[in-house]
Amino acid sequence: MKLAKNARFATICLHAGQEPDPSTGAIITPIFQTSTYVHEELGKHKGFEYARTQNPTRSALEANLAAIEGGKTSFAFASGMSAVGAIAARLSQGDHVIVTDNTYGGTFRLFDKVLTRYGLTFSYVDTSNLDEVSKAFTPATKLVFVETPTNPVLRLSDIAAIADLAHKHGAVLAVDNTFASPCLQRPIALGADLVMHSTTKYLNGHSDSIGGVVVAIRDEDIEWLRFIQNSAGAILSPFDSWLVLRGTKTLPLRMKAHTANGQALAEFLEKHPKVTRVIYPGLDSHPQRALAKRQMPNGCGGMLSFEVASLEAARKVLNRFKLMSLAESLGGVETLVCHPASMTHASVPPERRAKIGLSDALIRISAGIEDIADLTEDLSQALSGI
Ligand code: P1T
Repeated sequence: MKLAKNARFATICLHAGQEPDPSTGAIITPIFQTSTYVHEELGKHKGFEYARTQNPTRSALEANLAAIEGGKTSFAFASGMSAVGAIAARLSQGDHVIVTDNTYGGTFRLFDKVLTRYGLTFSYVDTSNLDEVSKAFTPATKLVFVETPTNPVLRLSDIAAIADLAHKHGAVLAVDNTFASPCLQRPIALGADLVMHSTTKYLNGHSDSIGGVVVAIRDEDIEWLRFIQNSAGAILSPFDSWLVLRGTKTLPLRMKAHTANGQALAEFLEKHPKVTRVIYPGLDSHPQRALAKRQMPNGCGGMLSFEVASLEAARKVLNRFKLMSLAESLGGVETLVCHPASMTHASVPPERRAKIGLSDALIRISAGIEDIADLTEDLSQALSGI
C-alpha cells in the first residue's frame, strides 16, 4: 500500500507509516515485544540490532506521526517530559532559551529546577506579545520554546511571526502542539523547526498510555535526536507505540467531537451567572480570537478554563461533578476537570501563577466526546452548588 502524494489528512492519520506485516499480512502493525534481534551471521542482520535503538512498532508510529505533523522524521519517547528533555539536550552550557511564560507546570519544573543546574538560562516571556519575544533574544539564544494554546490559560502565540524572529537570531523554534493537536494547528507549515507532543493526550486519546514525540525537519536536528534517543534511552515501549498508532487512526473524528463539545461548553459557561470568566480561543471574548481564526482555522479543540468567585467556590464545583472526572491529564475521550493551581501547575510559584492569570478560582476542562447534553447537565448541577 502506497499513500498518494496528495493523500488528505484523515487518510494520512489512518495509513501513514503502516504496511501489512510482511510475514503474515496482518493489517495492524504487530507489537514487536522483543529486546534484541538475531543476526544471521557476524556483520549481517535485517537492520535491527537492539530494541532501544530500533523497534518496528515504534518505527511505524514515528513514520505515522512525522507524516501527520508534516515533518520529515519523528522520535517517540517514554513521556511528553522526556520529549521536552530531548529537545533541551540539543543545547550546551551557556545557551539561552526563550520560553512561553505559561507552559505546562512540568516543563517549567524541568527547565527551572533541573536544566539551570547544567548552565542553561531561561527567559520566561509572554510569547503572545511579539515585542517581548523580540526583546528577549541575547547572543546566546539558541532555542525558542513556545506552547500554544497554553496550559491552562489558553493564550495563543503567533507561530509564523515567532519562527521569523527565531530564525533571524539564529535560533530554533520548537512548538509544544499538545493542546491543539495536528488536526487544528500545523506548526511546521507555519515555520517551526521542531514540534513536540505529549502523546498521552489527543494523539493517543484514550487515557491509557504515557508518551511523547518530537517531530523534526532539519537534518542536523534529526541526526542529534536519533543520537539522544538512543544514548539517553527514554524510548516509547512497543505496546505504547501500538496504542498511540491505534489512537491516531481516529484522531480527526475525535478532534471534531472534542472541538464541538469544547465550543459548546465555553458558550454555555459564558452565559452562566455563577461564572466570572471563560477562556476559550473559539469565543469572541478571547483576546486573540483573530489569531485563533488564522492559526487554528478548523476550530479550537476541547480545552477550556473558567473562573468562579473564589477558591472555596471552585472547590465546591469540583467536588460536585458526577459525569466529569476530577483528574490531571487531558485529551482523552472522557471529560476531565482539574484545578490547575493545586494540581497540574502546583510546581509553578504562586507569584508566577498570578502573573499569567492562573488564579486559585480557575477550573480547567478537557472536553471529552460524550453527548453534549449530558455534559451541560453535569456542569449545571455542579455550578448550582455555589
Ligand atoms: O505527562 P507527559 O506525557 O510527560 O507530558 C507533559 C506535558 C507536556 N506538554 C503539555 C502541554 C502538557 O499538558 C503535558 C502534560 N500535561 C498534563 C499532565 C496536564 O494535566 O496538564
